Amino acid sequence: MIWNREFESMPREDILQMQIERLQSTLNRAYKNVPYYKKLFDKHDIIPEEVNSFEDLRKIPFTTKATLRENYPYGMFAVPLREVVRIHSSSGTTGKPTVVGYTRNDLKHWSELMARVLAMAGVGKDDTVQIAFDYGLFTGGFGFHYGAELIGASVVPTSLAAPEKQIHIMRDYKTTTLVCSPSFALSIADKLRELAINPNELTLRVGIFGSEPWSEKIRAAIQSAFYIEAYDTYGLSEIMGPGVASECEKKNGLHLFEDHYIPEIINPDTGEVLPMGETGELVLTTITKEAVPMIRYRTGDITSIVDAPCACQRTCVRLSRINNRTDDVIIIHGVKILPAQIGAVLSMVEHTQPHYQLHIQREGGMDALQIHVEIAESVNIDEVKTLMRIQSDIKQRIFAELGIHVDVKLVEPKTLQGKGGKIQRVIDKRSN
Ligand code: DLL
Repeated sequence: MIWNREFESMPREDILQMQIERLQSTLNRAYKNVPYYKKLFDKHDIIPEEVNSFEDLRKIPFTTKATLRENYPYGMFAVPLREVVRIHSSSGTTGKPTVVGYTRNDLKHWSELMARVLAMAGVGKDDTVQIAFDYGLFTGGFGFHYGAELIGASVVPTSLAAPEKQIHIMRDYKTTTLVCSPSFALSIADKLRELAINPNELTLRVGIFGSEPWSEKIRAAIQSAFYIEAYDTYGLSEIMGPGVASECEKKNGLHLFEDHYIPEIINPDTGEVLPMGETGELVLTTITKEAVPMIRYRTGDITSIVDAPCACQRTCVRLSRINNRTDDVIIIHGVKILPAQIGAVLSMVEHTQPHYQLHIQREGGMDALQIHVEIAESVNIDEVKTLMRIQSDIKQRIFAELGIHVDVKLVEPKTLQGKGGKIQRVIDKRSN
């Protein structure tokens, strides 16, 4: 099912022409309204009207997460707040979260893109769509919500209700479509088995999953647990939220909505733009966003792009599955954190050394993070009360700062260093 045939199946030369036209107006608006971009363009002699090709675009320096942080909260906005009708922020809190805003037009585009995502998975107005992404500052819940309403589906906004509740609702309300992170889908699948509910008792037929890396193995596990077709969907708050790229029924790459974004793949070390088909870091430029236009934003996600025609008749390019990042962001149940953020929290805790190691595994379908922390030499390892106090202090602080529940294991000094005194910071035992 193609939601917007005109734009999704446009001849490639028309897409490319439209991208350049929309790019120019985006650059113009950014230059006039965002002091950061004005300074940047002036410094590099970029004149928006003279950017007439993709080669010209390549002369503009990248925008990074650091740029956004430096301009926190509203410095990258290209419209006054009075024109902003919604604000979200990134789920990870690297010191300062990234704040993103939407004008009324941006929300209209977002809903349209989410309608395309749902239609690509064969979801239509006769479906009942259960949205089990967080509704809040995270873009997942609200993003899907408005798209599902636009296609006329019946929307059940369960947000992050516990797996058992999700199951009761999907059974009683006759949900046909489940939307959530793949790891949450696995937790729901585990509960289904625990409750000995036969998937045939449910009316589910489709699932759309994203916001974290997953694999064909996880796809197979989800499909066989619920008897559904599972689709991959990709996006990031800085660019839009969900609604950047998504799988069609061919499940052969994620179609990127090129009437709204220009993609490039670069070598993450040199910044050089790579030819079609090569693997590197995805860089995106928004070409319709009004509130917060992003020019050459480095996503940190490693993928490749192909422009070969797809049997579904959509003409926009496809991204390969996203499994790696250029930074060491770890994603625990959809929440993005950098190991250094954990380090920063630990440095506030008394009686610990600045040595820690993160152990991630999947327990009963749920991502679980255990932090091994070296205690200070001065602490008596046999003093159970002190150890328990340190442990609970760490857990509470991490929850307060990063919003995740962790397990903490205290270890003796100098036990985490491996050969050469180096600590392997992350040990990820989740098999993708
Ligand atoms: O995760 C937006 C989203 C919501 C996408 C719901 C899909 C569904 P952020 O919290 O800003 O936004 O995180 C964006 O998550 O740069 C990727 O590293 C990762 N990511 C998102 N989707 C996928 C996916 C949302 N399908 C970051 N596969 C991105 C792999 C994904 N990684």
